[in-house]
Amino acid sequence: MQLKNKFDQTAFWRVVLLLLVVVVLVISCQREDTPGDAPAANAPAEEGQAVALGADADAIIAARGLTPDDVAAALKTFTPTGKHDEYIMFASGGHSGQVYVIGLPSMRILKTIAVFTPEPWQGWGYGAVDTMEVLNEGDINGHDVLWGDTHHPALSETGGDYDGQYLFINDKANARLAVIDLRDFETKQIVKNPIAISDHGGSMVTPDTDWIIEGGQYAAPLGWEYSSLENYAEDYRGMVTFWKFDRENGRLLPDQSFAMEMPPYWQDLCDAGKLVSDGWVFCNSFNTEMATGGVEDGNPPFESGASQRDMDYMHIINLDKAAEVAAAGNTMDVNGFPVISLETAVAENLLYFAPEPKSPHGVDVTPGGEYMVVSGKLDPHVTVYSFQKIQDTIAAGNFETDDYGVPVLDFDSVIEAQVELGLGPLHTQFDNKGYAYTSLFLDSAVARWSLGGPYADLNDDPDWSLVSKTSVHYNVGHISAAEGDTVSPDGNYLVSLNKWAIDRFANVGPLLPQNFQLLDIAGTGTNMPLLYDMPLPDGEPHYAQIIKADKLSPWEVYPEVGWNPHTQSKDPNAVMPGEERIERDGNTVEIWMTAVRSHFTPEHVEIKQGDHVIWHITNVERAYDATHGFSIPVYNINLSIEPGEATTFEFDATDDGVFSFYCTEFCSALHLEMTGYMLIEPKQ
Ligand code: RUQ
Ligand code: CUA
Repeated sequence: MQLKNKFDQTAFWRVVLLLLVVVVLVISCQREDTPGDAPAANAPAEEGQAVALGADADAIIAARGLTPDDVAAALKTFTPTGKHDEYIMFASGGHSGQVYVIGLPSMRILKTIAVFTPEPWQGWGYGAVDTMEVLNEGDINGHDVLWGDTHHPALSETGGDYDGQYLFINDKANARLAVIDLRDFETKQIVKNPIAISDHGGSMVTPDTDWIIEGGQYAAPLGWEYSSLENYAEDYRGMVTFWKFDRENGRLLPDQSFAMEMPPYWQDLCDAGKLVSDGWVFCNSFNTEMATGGVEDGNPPFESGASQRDMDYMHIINLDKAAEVAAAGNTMDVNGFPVISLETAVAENLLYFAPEPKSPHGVDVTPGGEYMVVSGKLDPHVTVYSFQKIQDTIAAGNFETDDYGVPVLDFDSVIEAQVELGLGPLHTQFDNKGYAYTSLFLDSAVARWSLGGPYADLNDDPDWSLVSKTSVHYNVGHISAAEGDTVSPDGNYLVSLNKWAIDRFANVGPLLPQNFQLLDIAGTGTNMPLLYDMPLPDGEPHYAQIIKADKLSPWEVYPEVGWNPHTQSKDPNAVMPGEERIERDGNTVEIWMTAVRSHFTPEHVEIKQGDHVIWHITNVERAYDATHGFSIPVYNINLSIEPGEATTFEFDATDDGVFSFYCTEFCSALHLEMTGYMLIEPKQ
């Protein structure tokens, strides 16, 4: 009896507890929509708990004329002081030649990474030998080329997922590629493509970052040769280059890289296959018309000449097999670089074409690698190709050939779907709910559409169909969703990289800022609100990739005092406290200096006009953020020396006089005293 009673009691309390939980859950769910009691001031809201805005907030909302959507957007993006962003976006800086690092959802700019263009804050290209060496790697035929048109940043991947180790970016104007090490967010290498003057379809990585893809664009004779435009079809060529990457040393390996010769169609953008399509590469193209322009001679302008045909060709490349052919030496030599000829590519079954409508742009592979999505700039659809159907069509020999002998697969045999989205579709990204997102340039909108196949059950919307559109402002080019081109996209956020800003910001004259707009894509169906406008005072950012912030683990200070960021090892000229000295050897003066809050040692440097000066400085600090600058007037010297960093610069003391050098970073209360005199005695 007693026992039974106890059992009853336990059961009773269990039921009560369960009911309580249900009641609390119901209330907390309701409270998301209906403001309840205000929590105590400064107490953070718990998850699922609604916060009453209170009279003060209501007054602000009324005074600023905010709508409920505005308030929701503000709450989703506001990041309180000291709180960090959930995602980090790496955006190309366009013709600034740099990369921008931006936090999401706050859209705060965290950093500029100097790449192709000198940048004074980071001391990039203002004397420090290692930075000059990297910039000089980008010299072309002896010309200093000190800018770039950065287009497509690509984060390194492991197994098709961002790994947070490296970032690659191309320079469209000069066909160059750069490697940025994400341990210190510094550019480590620039390579110039030996066969192409300009490029476009770079940089994209293969799923394990074995290869960095650089596709061409405006066809030209390979190896920067001359040939008249009259010989376009015979002498001009397109190309795709595959750069081998050495992850261990963080360098591209030109001597293990190769290119493939392509017909003089304008290869546009590429994407690597992944999972089921791993080992293959897909590039769209336009101008299969082989228009050569010349309006002044009565020819159709490029814009119409290159848009005559209904179909151009998606290039389908068997990269694994091409790498074998290149490794076997079955290549021709162009400017010292191995190139697989078109003839070999066809003979070895390395290259196929699939027709793509109309003025195609972009090609994006779905997360599982099953489908390739191509937009037609002049076609309201995206066309979805099936990798399996491509393979079946190749196996069945269901193709014709183009003028260069390349097999052109039967269009109807390789497509999976065509989805009508709107005007001017360009680029596509993916989320974790079976949706694809495509930018619509002419509609100024981002379209959400539902994938089919293995993605069909991830949302309730009908497969291969447009779900909704969100207007953006204005004329969107690329879009970037969180990890939206990997094997496991996150969803959550999407950034629209708009080409025009028009009325979004205060008038700052005829040259306007760019407009990055943040969209909330965490919902489903038509729920895809715009959250934030972010002006970027530089042009023209092109593409961006967004990585979960916790995948990055950069150093806070360099691993040890005397670190050379270029070699990522201890520098032989590192200077420890007590080792500072000045030595003369004939006309060469060599200085070993330390920097620490708030002095340089030595503080006096006396040299003679005509001397050659080699100057080493080590920042011996171990404190986070204790960066010192170093500048010398007239000689164009400006360095940034981060904690632990050792750096070297050299110059010829051509001008005599008294030069005060000083630290350019406000590093301490006595920062103004962090200075010294360089006295250059005139030649008698
Ligand atoms: S391509 S706006 Cu230069 Cu990236 Cu499409
Ligand atoms: Cu060091 Cu200011």
